[in-house]
Formats: sequence, structure tokens, C-alpha cells
Amino acid sequence: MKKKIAFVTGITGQDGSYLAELLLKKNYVVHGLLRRTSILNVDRIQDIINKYENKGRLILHYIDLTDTSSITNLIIKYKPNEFYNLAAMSHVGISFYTGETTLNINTLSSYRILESILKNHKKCKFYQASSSEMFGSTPPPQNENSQFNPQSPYGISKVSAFYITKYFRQAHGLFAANGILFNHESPRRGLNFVTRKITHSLSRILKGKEKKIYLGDVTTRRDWGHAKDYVYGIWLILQHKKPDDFVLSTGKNYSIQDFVKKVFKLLNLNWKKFVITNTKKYLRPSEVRNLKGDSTKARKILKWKPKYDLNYLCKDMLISDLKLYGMTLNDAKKIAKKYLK
Ligand code: NAP
Ligand code: F7E
Repeated sequence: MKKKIAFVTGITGQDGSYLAELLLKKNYVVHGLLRRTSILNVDRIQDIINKYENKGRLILHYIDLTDTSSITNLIIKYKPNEFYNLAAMSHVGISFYTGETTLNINTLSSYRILESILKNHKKCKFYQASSSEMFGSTPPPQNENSQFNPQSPYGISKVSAFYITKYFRQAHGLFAANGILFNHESPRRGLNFVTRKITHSLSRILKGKEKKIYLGDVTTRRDWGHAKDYVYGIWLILQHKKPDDFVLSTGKNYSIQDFVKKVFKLLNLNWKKFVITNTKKYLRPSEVRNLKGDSTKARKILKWKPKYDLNYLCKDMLISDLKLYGMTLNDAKKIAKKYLK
């Protein structure tokens, strides 16, 4: 049987790397669309490059999301069955300082890709990486019927891309679907998102490379899941018989402070000795205070549900960061007991 072809933008990112692994396991030919960077940035996909590139199962292409023809040429040449649009300026805090780029990359690129699919290969299914940030100040629980009240250029860019996706579906009949994903983390999370910053900095503290962790507002609440569960949901969204929009979430939320406490507790450390909160440079001009998703629709229709809980996530992330600095959890516990109490 002919293998399915999937295009993935953002393949070098957290979700792109897990999704590519899943698609390769499912026997797809995966085309990863990446930007040129001055230092080659393929750490998260190095293992699958080693395993699949020379078999022709993983093919990487340089593209630029502001250069329509760089993507159109690939669509015409390879005629993908599925297009996962994961690339984005994904940092909410940074979007306050780079609003124009955030809109150009996160919003206009979705338009460019969808228009190209419409003109060149209408059969291709399209996934848009929408976000719980779109709900912004709308009180929880948030689901597919909740109002969007974005609080940042990032949130605004994702709301616009959400409607662009819906427009191509409703007006032009494309199979274009949105996954509205609540926060999901993993050992592959970028270092400047709060969860990874905590587990990574704690590992550095144990190695004597840092003394304190400087955070912003730790009273905000997030619904955190594991990225591995969420990329499976992303795939399911494109396998459904009709294009639709789905929330993926755990349905539980915790404050940033709760996350800090859970991670420090793994080493029996008192977090208050190491964490400075309300650091000015990490406070945002406007905040999304309380996100908790209601993913009943995905659970019923797609039969999706997360396998991993927050305790597993904290441990998975901490163990992986300790490993980067040559420690096991037991080593870290011993160091914590001896030097850091
Ligand atoms: P991530 O780790 O920050 O990855 C973002 C990806 O986009 C990277 O591959 C990055 O390339 C690429 N990218 C950024 N700007 C680009 C540009 N100008 N041209 C080409 N590629 C560009 O993000 P993630 O956590 O995997 O999230 C994946 C998608 O889901 C994003 O659209 C994000 O907004 C959305 N989302 C994420 C969450 C979450 O909690 N993780 C929740 C809801 C929605 P480089 O590696 O070169 O930087
Ligand atoms: O912040 C607070 C911060 O940057 C979480 C992206 O994947 O999820 C992510 O966006 C909360 C915020 O993620 C620090 O103010 C405190 O209230 O880890 P974050 P995010 O903004 O929720 C959504 C769903 C996406 O779509 C995005 O792409 O933590 N916070 N102190 C801090 N945040 C950071 N980054 N750094 C701090 O020092």
C-alpha cells in the first residue's frame, strides 16, 4: 500500500518532533519543513534523522514561512495527504515585544498555506495548532463554545489563524481542522517556558551552576498535559471523518507555584529557599490567569484521553534535566540532603 505523506512545519520544535516520531511509527513518509538557522537546530529530531533519513522516510526541506513559493513548490511536487502546521512564534511573553512578526508568522502563514492547498492540492488535510491562549480572560472551564478573549499578540495571532482555518473549511470545503490545545510540556519543552525553566534551573542549582530561580507571577493557573498525549490527539483530529475543531486538555489546573512545589518535593527541598517570584522582567503587560479545559468533545468523538498526569510530567522533566547534568534522581536527592537543606 502507498505510504501516506505528511508535511510538518515546526518539526524542530517540541510537538513537531514528537508528532514526526508518531507518524514515522505509523508508516508515513514525513516531510519536515524547517527554517534556516545560523546554528543547525535539529537536536530534537536527530534520532529520527539517523534512523529514517537515509531510508527516504524523513525528508527535510528548508522553507521560509513568509515565502509562499517555498511552500507551494513542495505542495505541488509531493502532494501531501496531511499538512500539520505547527510552526509558530510560540512564546506568549516574547510576543508582547514582537507583535508584528508574531502575526506574520502565526497568522499570515496559515493563510498562505491554506490558499496554496486550495489552489494546488485541495485533497490535502490541514491541521492548525490553535491554543488555549485564545480564551484569555474567559473564565474556566473553557471548551469549543467558549468565547475568545485573547490577552497578548500571540493570543490574537492564534484567534485569527483559528478563523482563517474555519473560513477555508466553510467557504471552500477544505478539510481544515483546529486543535485547541491547552499547555503541554515534556523534557523537550523550550528552556524559557516556565515548567522547563524550573526543572532545568533546579538541576543547575544542584550542580552549583545557579543559585536561584527567578520567576514572574506564580499565581496564574494552567492545565498542563504531556506533549506525547497531545500529539496523538493532533493525529486523531486529522483522522476523524470530517474536519472539526477540538479542545485537548486534562481538565485539571494548578498554579505555577503548585508546579514549583511538586518539583522541589521530588528532592525534599524547600522551594522558598531557591525561588524568587514577581521578578519584574518576567511579568507580562496582561496575563491569562486561569486556564482549565473541558475536552469532553474530543474524549467522546475521538476517544482521546491523556495517559500522563502532572506528577508523572514533573518527574519525567526533572529526571531528564538531571541526566543532562550527569545525575540520577537518587544522586540529586543525596546532593540535596548534603548541601542544600
Ligand atoms: P516550539 O517548541 O516553540 O516549536 C515551534 C516551532 O516553530 C519550531 O520548530 C520553530 O523552529 C518553528 N518556527 C518558529 N518560527 C518560525 C519561522 N519563522 N519559520 C519557520 N519555523 C518557525 O512550540 P511547540 O510547543 O512545539 O508548539 C507547537 C505549536 O503548537 C505552535 O504553533 C504553538 O504555538 C502551538 N501550541 C503549543 C502549545 C504548548 O503548550 N506547547 C499549546 C497550544 C498551542 P526553530 O526550532 O527553528 O525555532
Ligand atoms: O507561562 C507564568 C507566565 O510561558 C505559563 C505556550 O506553549 O502555552 C504556552 O504559553 C505561566 C504564565 O506558557 C515565568 O506569566 C511565571 O502565566 O510557560 P509559559 P504560556 O504563556 O501559558 C500556551 C497554551 C501556548 O499556546 C503557548 O505557545 O507562567 N510565569 N514566571 C512564567 N513564564 C515564563 N515563561 N517564565 C517565567 O519566568
